[in-house]
Amino acid sequence: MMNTMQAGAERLTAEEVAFYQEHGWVISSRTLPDGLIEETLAGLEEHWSGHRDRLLEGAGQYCSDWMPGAGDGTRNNEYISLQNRRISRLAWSPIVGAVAASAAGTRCIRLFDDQTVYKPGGQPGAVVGWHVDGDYWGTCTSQNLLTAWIPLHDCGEEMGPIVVLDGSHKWSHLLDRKALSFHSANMDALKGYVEEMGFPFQPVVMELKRGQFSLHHCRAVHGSFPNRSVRPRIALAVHLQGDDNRYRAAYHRDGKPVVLFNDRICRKNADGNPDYQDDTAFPVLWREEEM
Ligand SMILES: O=C(O)CCC(=O)C(=O)O
Ligand SMILES: [Fe+2]
Repeated sequence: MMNTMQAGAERLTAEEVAFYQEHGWVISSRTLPDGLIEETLAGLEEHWSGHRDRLLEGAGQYCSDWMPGAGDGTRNNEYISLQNRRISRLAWSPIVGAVAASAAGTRCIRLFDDQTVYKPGGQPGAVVGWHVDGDYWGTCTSQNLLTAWIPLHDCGEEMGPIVVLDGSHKWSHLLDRKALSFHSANMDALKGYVEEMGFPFQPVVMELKRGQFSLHHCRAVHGSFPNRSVRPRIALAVHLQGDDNRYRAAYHRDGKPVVLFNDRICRKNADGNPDYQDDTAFPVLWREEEM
């Protein structure tokens, strides 16, 4: 599926683009229709009741797929837009695509992967540890990927929205990777370490209204604190790539190859490598119209 629209129709202003490039994050001035948010909430309930519009072999085994009975704490469902049609309407929204394309400076934006992150209220351990999305994408040639973070309700500070370290996309590669992890519950240790390294520790809390979304650069350090409210905090994170991104072989410290779930679900190119431009695994959200 491809969405095209008038070039410029839903894009960021030049000032907003410059802001994104300087800070590594931006709050979109374009907002999302309420119907798409409603559909996503309904899609999530559908998914948790066992419904699948499309079966993704290996989901739950090779990527997170929280299901009822899996216990307390943060609920994480990855690659959910490929499994649920309702959720794909928001995750593959051309508004998100056009805004992301203008931030990243690309003529096309495709899905890379996505995830819902649900943090129950009143669970002090339910955090998302400081991390850099791009660290999980060692097989990508591009360092220009980005993430749209879309809360499915008004999300004030007390609900634990995403927090991005201002400007960190410029220096995160210099940090010791042991200081970072999506699954680490220790949110306090990083500050001293970042300051010792000589960088400013400036957390920016993305307090957003329903319909708003933020973008962050794939090298920006971010995480989220516990949800102190009594309601669940639910967000859809949509990880996005431009048309320039290609697969390259990458290896873990122990020498084992990095295999993303993406690599399992997409077609192979002529060299036998995962094809990150496969329309089925990586649908196009937005492409600039040819003149
Ligand atoms: O929803 C969260 O708290 C974290 C989301 C995240 O890590 C991301 O959007 O990349
Ligand atoms: Fe992230």
